[in-house]
Amino acid sequence: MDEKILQDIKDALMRGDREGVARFTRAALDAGMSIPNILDKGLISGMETIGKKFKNNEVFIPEVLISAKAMHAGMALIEPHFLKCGIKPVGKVVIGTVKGDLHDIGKNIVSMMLKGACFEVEDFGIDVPTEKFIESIRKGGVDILALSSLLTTSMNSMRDTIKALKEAGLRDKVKVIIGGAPVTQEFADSIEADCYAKDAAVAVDKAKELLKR
Ligand code: B1M
Repeated sequence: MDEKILQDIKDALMRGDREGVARFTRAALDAGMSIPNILDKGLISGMETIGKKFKNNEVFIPEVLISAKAMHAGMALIEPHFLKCGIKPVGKVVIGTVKGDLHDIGKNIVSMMLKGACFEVEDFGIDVPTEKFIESIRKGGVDILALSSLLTTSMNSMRDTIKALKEAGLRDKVKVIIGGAPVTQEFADSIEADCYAKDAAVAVDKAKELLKR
């Protein structure tokens, strides 16, 4: 039964069927299925398959975009289940997809899970100019700057952001965590990020660790 609903979510996402994704995600929630299960084995799994098809030229940008919108419909239903904190935030995170990059699905999952772990999250969205990040750190009160990149080309914007923090004399004011499909620990070390997280769950664990440093 659970496997069937997860497969239904995945199939609807791959068809770009927004209403279907919403309907099956709701059914999964109503059936009491766990959020990580719905996310990993339904929504993310569907998006990964679309990614493979895109790479093999079996689907193209319009189909990917429609599936991404369907993914958002599912995530919108899941998000309220993460937001059950109701207590003082453990820390503040500013998050965004770096300049030159329009991918936001992974970043949104990281953002949602950080909120679920009781972080206050200010999400700057996609294609965020370096100056906007710098300005927010300059204002103060931000513990962690979280940068997402899905393109090998936009990874350089992460480097630029850390360089700009140093030039502005703000590098010691904030911890920087980076992630996204092309990002590696080696790259994080090379740009002197405080840490790298391979997925959203690890990002939450590492963000908690960073608060203690
Ligand atoms: Co694009 N795209 N895309 N795309 N797209 C990729 C990334 C690509 C790998 C596809 C491919 O060729 N196989 C490829 C990049 C190649 C490269 O750079 N090496 C690519 C390309 C080339 C492009 C365009 C250039 C295509 C074109 O125009 N010719 C273009 C670029 C536009 C731009 O950004 N300037 C483009 C456009 C698009 C769409 C707009 C159509 C759409 C994005 C819609 C949206 O995000 N709202 C899109 C999509 C959906 C994808 C794929 C298919 C799926 C990405 C995704 O959402 N994955 C992707 C192929 C793939 O990844 N297999 C592809 C699901 C998501 C849950 O995973 O984002 O990896 P992910 O997030 C994970 C982890 O990475 C991590 O946690 C998340 C969850 O656990 N994580 C973090 C992410 N951020 C983190 C931050 C952290 C920590 C962890 O700390 C701060």
